[in-house]
Amino acid sequence: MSRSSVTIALVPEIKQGPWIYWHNLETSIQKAAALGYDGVELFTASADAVDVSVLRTYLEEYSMRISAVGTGAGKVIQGLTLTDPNPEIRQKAMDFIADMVAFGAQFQAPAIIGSMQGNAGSDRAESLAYLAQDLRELGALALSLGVFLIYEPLNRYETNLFNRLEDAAQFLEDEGIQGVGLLADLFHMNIEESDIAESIRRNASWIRHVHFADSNRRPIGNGHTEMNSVAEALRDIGYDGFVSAEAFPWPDSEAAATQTMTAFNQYFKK
Ligand code: LER
Ligand code: MN
Repeated sequence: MSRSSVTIALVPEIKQGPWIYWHNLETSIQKAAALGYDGVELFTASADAVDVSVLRTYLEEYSMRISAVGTGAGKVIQGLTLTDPNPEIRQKAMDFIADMVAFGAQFQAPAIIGSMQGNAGSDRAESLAYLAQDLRELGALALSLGVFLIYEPLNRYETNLFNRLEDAAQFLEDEGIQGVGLLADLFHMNIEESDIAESIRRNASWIRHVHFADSNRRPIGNGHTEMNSVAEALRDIGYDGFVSAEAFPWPDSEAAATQTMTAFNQYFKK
């Protein structure tokens, strides 16, 4: 059975985005635990932004897990991506993500590559070669630390690399890349997939994390995604990873966290 998770945004400079809880690590973990979440997904400025021993204390105190760690701050704050034309920037992006992989691995949590993938330039083949090389290296690092790396297909307004699960899976397979799984973000999939449930079934073996948000990126139940068939697909493939609320804190964090847990119980506690 899948496990529930909720996001916590901890990057001081970032004040808006699809994260449920904001700014305070302990209070957010405490609130998530009180609502019955199994884990929290962290969005931090860097791998050393959170004190590992302090985090460990909170997780033990509230019996919580880290579901995943996001790497997007490397792009949003520092302008780094894996496909930048400048080799120095690409190297910094690699180092940033490698540190995040190591940070997350201490909690058995995978790091997610979302916006850090960047965009293909005019020479798409060259950009894909950079991406393949980097995913190969970071996937091997993740495996050596006992975790997977998670690659996230994003919608077309955020990347032109891979927008659908199937295209990303084909790329990873063609390149023979090990240690990298896919993230099924239901918001991006609502924009890009012709049938979300069908895509989940076809790419079942690749899915290692799920971002749980409705069609408008509000918490599930506030948009028009047909969740019954999506949840049925996840149940049918035996998905037992985290279903993590990466959604806007709409109408506010507390209501969004509560609504997401109600939806999680409705669709996955069967
Ligand atoms: C990250 O998980 C994601 O979904 C992106 O849209 C963030 O920009
Ligand atoms: Mn996402």
